[in-house]
This record gives sequence, structure tokens and C-alpha cells, in this order.
Amino acid sequence: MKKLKFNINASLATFGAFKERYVPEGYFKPKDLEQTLEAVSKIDRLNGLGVWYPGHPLIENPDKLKKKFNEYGLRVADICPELWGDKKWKHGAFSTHEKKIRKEAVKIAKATMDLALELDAYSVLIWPAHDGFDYVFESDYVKAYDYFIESLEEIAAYNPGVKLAIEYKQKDPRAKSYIEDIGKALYIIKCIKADNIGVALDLGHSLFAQERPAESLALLEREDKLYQIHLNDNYRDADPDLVFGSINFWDTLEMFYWLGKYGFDGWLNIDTSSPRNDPLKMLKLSVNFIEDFESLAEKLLCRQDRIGDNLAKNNFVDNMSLIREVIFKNQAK
Ligand SMILES: [Mn+2]
Repeated sequence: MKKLKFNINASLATFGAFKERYVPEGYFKPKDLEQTLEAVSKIDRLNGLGVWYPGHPLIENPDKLKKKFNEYGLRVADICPELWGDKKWKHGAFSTHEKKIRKEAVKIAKATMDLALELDAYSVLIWPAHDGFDYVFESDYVKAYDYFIESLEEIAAYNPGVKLAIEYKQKDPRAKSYIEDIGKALYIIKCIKADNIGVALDLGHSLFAQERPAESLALLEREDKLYQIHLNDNYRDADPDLVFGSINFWDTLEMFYWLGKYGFDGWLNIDTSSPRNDPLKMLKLSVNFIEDFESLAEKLLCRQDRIGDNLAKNNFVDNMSLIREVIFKNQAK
């Protein structure tokens, strides 16, 4: 069996100040671009960074940004339009009733697609952060979904050669997001009918939505809509972006088994937040955990025929007995 070795990326945001409402000044003094690239380049296997527009260092000069990343052996993995950090987006970017704001969001998303081509990014991440609501009688749902779909249709048609990955999430910053789970994400994609619109499956968001991540992955694989994977962890009750691999072992292992089985060739994006621990060490820990899950998944993939036979009979107990032997006894009967 071919060795599992996924592409791994992170983001400069990993080294941010981590400002929050209780500690508005943040927990760290943010590192500058050179310091961050220097630090990231020392982590083996971490070969890419996700960037954003507008606001990311050097993003107005993509050639210079590419050259700078190259100096450190890094490349751009993905890019996203930054449509959450200003109060003008407070009623959403794509679904808001304010036409002027929707137009502005669409314009920024199109410019981000142009940058994606210049930077050789694999895909463009669309996170509809404020597209949601907080209260009953706050939203005209039909209109909101119409506007959302119209906006995304216009963006997708702008360049069918650029992949757009919608990232669903239950809530935060809104009390309720419109695109909150895999079902709604796929519903929207089916409504839009553009070949270049898919999904960013964020492991933490899937757990938070009470999904089995491997099942959500399967739906995306079935529809050929798996464009990005984001890795982090949580207790399924919120999205604190805790270190990948630290909490939900079995769901994560099952997801890695299927990622390997499907031959996923995109990027695994380490999407974690680390206000109380050294961000660089935490990033390394996530990379190490990815390698651990790759090697465990590999061992299982060597037994995929037996695992497949058991799945075909819904034979959980024989499957888990086999998997347990492989994982804990380092052997299989
Ligand atoms: Mn994410």
C-alpha cells in the first residue's frame, strides 16, 4: 500500500494575537510575516499556508507574496475572501437584505478568485460567517436563501476554473448560521448547480453539528464535492478550534481511514486556535498527530478487504475487534 502523506497547511492566523471579548488585547503579540514564515518553515511536512484577501500581508502584490513564501519553501494552499472582520458584514455578506453589501461581498470574492489563480491556490474558501440570524422574526428566510444562492451563483460563474469551498458551521459569530451542516451545504450546492462549488469539511464543525465526520466525508466524495479539509477538535458543544487529534480519537481515525481510501489529494488545513499555549509547539503537535493518524489509517488500509467485508455485513464487533488489535496490539489475528 502507498504511504499516506497528505498535503498539510496552516494559516498566519495561527500566530495571531487571539483577541476575544474577555481579553480584547489578545494573548500574544502577533509575529510579523518573516518571523512567522521562518517558524512555519521549520515544521517538517507543513508546506503551505492559507491566505486571505483583503488584509493579508503582501496580498496586494501576489508575485512578491509567492516569492516570499518560496524563499521559505512554502506555497499558498488556499485563499479566502475576508468577509467577517468589519461591522458592515453584521447581517451577512451573501444573504443580507442590503444589496450594496452583497455586491461588495461578491466583488471581493471575485477579486479573491483572480488572486487564487495568480497564487496557484488549490481552492477558494467561502466562510459565510455572519450569514445567519440571532432571533425569531429577524430573518425573511426565503429571501435570505435566494440572495445567498444568487450571490454564490454569480461568484461561481465568474470563473468556472476556480474551485469554491463553502465552510459550514453551526453558529458563531451568529447564534444560528444558515449553512449549519452538511445537509444544508449540499442543498445549497445542488441549488446552485455550478461544477466549481464544493465544501470545506471542517472536522470540528462536523463534530459540533453532531455528525459522523466520515459520513459527511462520504456524502462529499459521492458528489465529488470535497475541496478542503480543516482539522481541529472540540467537545461537540462549541467550536473552540482545539488542537487536532486531542479529543475525538475514533471519529478522527475513521475519517482518516476513508480519506486514505478515497485517495484525497487536496490539503489538510490545520485550523486551530491556541491562546494559552505556545502556538508553534501546538502547530507541531497537530502535525505530529496527523502523521500518527496517517500511520494508523495505513495499517487499517492494509486490512481494507477484511474491514470492507465486515462493513458489508454491518459486522461492527468483528471490525472493531480487528481494528483494536491493529491499533493497540500492533497486530491482527
Ligand atoms: Mn475551519
